[in-house]
Amino acid sequence: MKSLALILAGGRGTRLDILSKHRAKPSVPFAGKFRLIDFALSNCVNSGIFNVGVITQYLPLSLNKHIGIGKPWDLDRKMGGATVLQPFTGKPEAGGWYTGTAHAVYKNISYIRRHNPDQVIILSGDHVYEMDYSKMIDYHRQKDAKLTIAAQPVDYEEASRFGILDHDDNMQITDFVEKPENPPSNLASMGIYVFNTEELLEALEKHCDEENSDFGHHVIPPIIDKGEAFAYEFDDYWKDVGTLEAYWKTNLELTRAIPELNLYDEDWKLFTRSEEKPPVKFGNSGDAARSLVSNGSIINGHVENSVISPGVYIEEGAIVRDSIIFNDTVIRSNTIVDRSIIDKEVEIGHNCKIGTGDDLTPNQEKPELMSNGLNVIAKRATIPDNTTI
Ligand code: ADQ
Ligand code: ADP
Repeated sequence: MKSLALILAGGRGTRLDILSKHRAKPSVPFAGKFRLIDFALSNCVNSGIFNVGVITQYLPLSLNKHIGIGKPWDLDRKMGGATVLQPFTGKPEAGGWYTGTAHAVYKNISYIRRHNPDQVIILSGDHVYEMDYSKMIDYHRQKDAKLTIAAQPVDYEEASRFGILDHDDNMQITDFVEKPENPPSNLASMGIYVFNTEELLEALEKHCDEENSDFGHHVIPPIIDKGEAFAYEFDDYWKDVGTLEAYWKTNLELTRAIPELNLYDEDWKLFTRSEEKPPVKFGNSGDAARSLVSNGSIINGHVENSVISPGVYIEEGAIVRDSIIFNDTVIRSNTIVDRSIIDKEVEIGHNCKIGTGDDLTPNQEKPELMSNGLNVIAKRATIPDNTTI
């Protein structure tokens, strides 16, 4: 049985603000040395799926560079492997762009046909989770389904940003509504679909065009109405880090003694492309507690409850707390960075206060209080000495 994975990696991810201003959301760094798309790519190879198409559109440059020919994931193969499907080059107003998730797949039908798989698994490039897709595909076949949708309960307050579904005792989906204002339940579609290829192609031909372009709104409901779709409940860790707060929290949770997501699992490795960098170096007065610190960093200040990406330089007397610092950022002496996300190659001068300033009380117990307290600094910004933000 042959499976083809398609990773949707073209959306804008506007709620991640300036982190996704110059890169597609799946390309946003995560946990220091990874990018979000590493989860979907690694899940594919760990599940034995070696035919993977990555559908790009919005700002694909860093994604292209990251994936390359797929070597870090063992996807650089003569037959199959990873293919970054390039977006249409036309301008949006010229109608050349994908207008939605289903339209993006529709426009790549010839790629699907060329592979001639038995089933196609459609994934998002921006979810944080470890999942064995082969189990879901086995389930799909056992159920003799045309479409299987992975599902998981979410918090009620969040339910309206997901597709919400209901099923009968046999797990056949009886109701589905995309992003309802008043969610009837909290069982959410994870946006992970296994389709029989024939059914997918037929549904796209029938129900998808430039206006009707979305899986959740246009393509999935008619299949559910025919009684051919099943739900696959997945009860392990899964996060759609759609907002800055969710992104910040999901990263910092990894600093716990035993986080829910285990990046150290030898049986389910998370692969990435990374540069060769020297080991982390701590100076005389440098230390880090409850933190992830990546290669090539030099820490001469104090780091606490933070995620530090490769090549970060923190000078003496600086304090970094409850923060995520991206690659090659420099934090000069006696500067305090608190509850912040600092993008790549930022230079923060001496004696600055970024974040809550003098109030250094850790706020882990009440994360809801930080909704206005998170600072984000854009890539390559320079913050002059003595700045308070
Ligand atoms: P959303 O995640 O809100 O909901 P959407 O924004 O359409 O759906 O994006 C899904 C994936 O497709 C993302 O990875 C995005 O980057 C990508 N994408 C979006 N537009 C694209 C385009 N034009 N070209 C290429 N890629 C594109 C979906 C489902 C919900 C479900 C949630 C779960 O619609 O039903 O509950 O996922 O997170
Ligand atoms: P990211 O910040 O997502 O890690 P990369 O460093 O991977 O981005 O850069 C992606 C590509 O875009 C690279 O080829 C890089 O040279 C190019 N690039 C990034 N920023 C700029 C810029 N400001 N001007 C020109 N090219 C850039």
